Amino acid sequence: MGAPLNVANVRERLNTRRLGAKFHYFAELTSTNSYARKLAENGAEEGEVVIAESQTQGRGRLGRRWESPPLANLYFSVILRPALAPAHAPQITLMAAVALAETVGSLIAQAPTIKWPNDILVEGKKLAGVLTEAACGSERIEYVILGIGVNVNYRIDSMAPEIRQRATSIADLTQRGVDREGLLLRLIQALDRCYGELEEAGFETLRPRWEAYFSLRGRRVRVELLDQVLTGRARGIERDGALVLEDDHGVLHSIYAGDVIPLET
Ligand code: BT5
Repeated sequence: MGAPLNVANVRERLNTRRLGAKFHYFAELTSTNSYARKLAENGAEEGEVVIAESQTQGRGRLGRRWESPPLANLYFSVILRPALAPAHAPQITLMAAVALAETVGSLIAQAPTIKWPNDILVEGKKLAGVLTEAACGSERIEYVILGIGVNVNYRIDSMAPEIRQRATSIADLTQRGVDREGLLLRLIQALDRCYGELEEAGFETLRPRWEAYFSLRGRRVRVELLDQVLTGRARGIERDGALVLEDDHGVLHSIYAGDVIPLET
């Protein structure tokens, strides 16, 4: 187990336009996303960050759990109030995946990949995940909670058995302990930069970078939706961030939420 984060140190070194003006730091929370949502409901400003050393009910998508042991990794949520139409909310997840992949990619020898929509994988194992939760009015997004979990100094032998075969961490990949404060600083700066690009220029400038990390293009996949399962080939993403799937009958589908399972290598 490492030392606690000194977020004041991180704050001082930050050079950002929108993110990180205020940090809410906790030794333990149920979920940083849940706490950030309460803050956002009570008028918190864009860019406020909620960070915890551990989470007792860290959340993935669709009610899944995010393993969040103390002092080893990063678990944080950023409150965003983007000037985007609700239909564009999924772009926040894609933007965050680019920021994560670029930051992590600069620290490890291996190339990270993005598994649509929210997984950062290295050598096929999950290194980080993104959970975005948006509250939308009819015409605009009220706020987005951008939640990020990154496995930093999480050693394979201390991982929960359910994820051990499928997860990795930066320390596991580099065989070295990683400075979590330095990583947090770089991640928030990268998110600030990519979020700025999204707000100013739309997703088009980020899209080629996202696509360069996209590992499933042309591959056969099964897509599990809430009420349906489709199989076919992943063709790419649309302007709004939807995954394009060409099913086995040649019909194109735009997928906004679901799980993608690769069927062959
Ligand atoms: C995600 O969900 O990948 C989103 C994870 C977001 C976590 C952050 S931490 C800060 C913020 N506050 C929260 O409460 N959440 C966010 P999903 O695609 O549904 O993946 C969940 C699945 O990943 C689980 O069912 C496990 O199989 C696996 N998993 C759980 N914990 C993991 C970990 N630490 N590392 C790698 N894989 C994990």
